[in-house]
Amino acid sequence: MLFKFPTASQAREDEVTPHGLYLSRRALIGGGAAALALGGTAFPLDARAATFQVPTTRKPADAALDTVTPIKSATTYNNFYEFGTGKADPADGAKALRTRPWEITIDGEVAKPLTIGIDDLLKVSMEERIYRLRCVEGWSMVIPWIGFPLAELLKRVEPTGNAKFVAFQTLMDPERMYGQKSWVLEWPYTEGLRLDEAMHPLALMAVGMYGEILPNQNGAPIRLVVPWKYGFKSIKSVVKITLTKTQPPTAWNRSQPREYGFYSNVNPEVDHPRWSQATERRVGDFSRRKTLPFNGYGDEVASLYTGMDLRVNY
Ligand SMILES: Nc1nc2c(c(=O)[nH]1)N[C@H]1C(S)=C(S)[C@@H](COP(=O)(O)O)O[C@H]1N2
Ligand SMILES: [Mo]
Repeated sequence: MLFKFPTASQAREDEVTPHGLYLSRRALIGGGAAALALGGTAFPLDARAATFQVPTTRKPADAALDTVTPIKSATTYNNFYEFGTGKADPADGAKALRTRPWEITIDGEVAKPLTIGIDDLLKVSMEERIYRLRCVEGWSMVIPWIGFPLAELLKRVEPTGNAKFVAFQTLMDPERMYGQKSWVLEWPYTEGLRLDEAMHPLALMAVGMYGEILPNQNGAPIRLVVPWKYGFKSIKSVVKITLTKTQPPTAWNRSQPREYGFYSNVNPEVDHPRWSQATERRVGDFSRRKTLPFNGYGDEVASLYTGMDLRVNY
């Protein structure tokens, strides 16, 4: 079986399986064992055939606790300040975002800098990853992303020995991204990771969700997803990735350095200066639940921070 969540007693299969994936899984099953053995398959280049055919390679962090958030919530309750600061703004405003033509440039401390069109990038093997997303504001979701490890992209450009950090940049387009005309943040939105964090197999470049092409409001055509960090690290609509010697500036850290650190690992023990981070509300739930260190991915990522004081490096 490709995946199992939540348990059969909780709901019918077609109720708990995101519909795009349900369709693609039927297609895989129809294709028999040969299709299953393929690993990832290419993204459909025709955007109208918007269903990915991928095996599920990563289950929710805890199948008993992590029911996938309804697609409706994940696509109508968003943070994407380029399209306004209200949760419902991006679903409407991001309709204006043009995702073709779209190129990503990867440069800086690399032996083979690369500029690649999104449709060529979409030919790489894709995986589905069902990840928790914990926003620094105290809410969370469980989202089935489709994408590939950021490490695959970075290996392709061959980081030099000087590369220690990775800087990311969102598209700058104030005409369509009208939020960029106001001074909420320094535009374009920027984010960064240490190189070893960026190379970690959990760090994903997502091009789809719920078995389908990424909706504009979720960061089309390609965005970063770092599940053990607060959501703002998962930068949307990326056009540039630069490997650097020194720690790059990041949009939220520039705007409120005391509130948003460079690392921003999910940490229930380090409160935001204006609220506690000990608990969170899963969107759709009534009550709050405990927030887990590293958002529940500590077994996999805690070793990246051995010897670091995570209260200082928040
Ligand atoms: N370019 C850009 N990326 C962004 C943001 C943003 O405002 N602009 N918001 C961040 C925040 S605060 C969160 S919680 C997540 C939300 O992702 P989602 O809307 O797909 O759930 O995107 C992050 N990436
Ligand atoms: Mo967030």
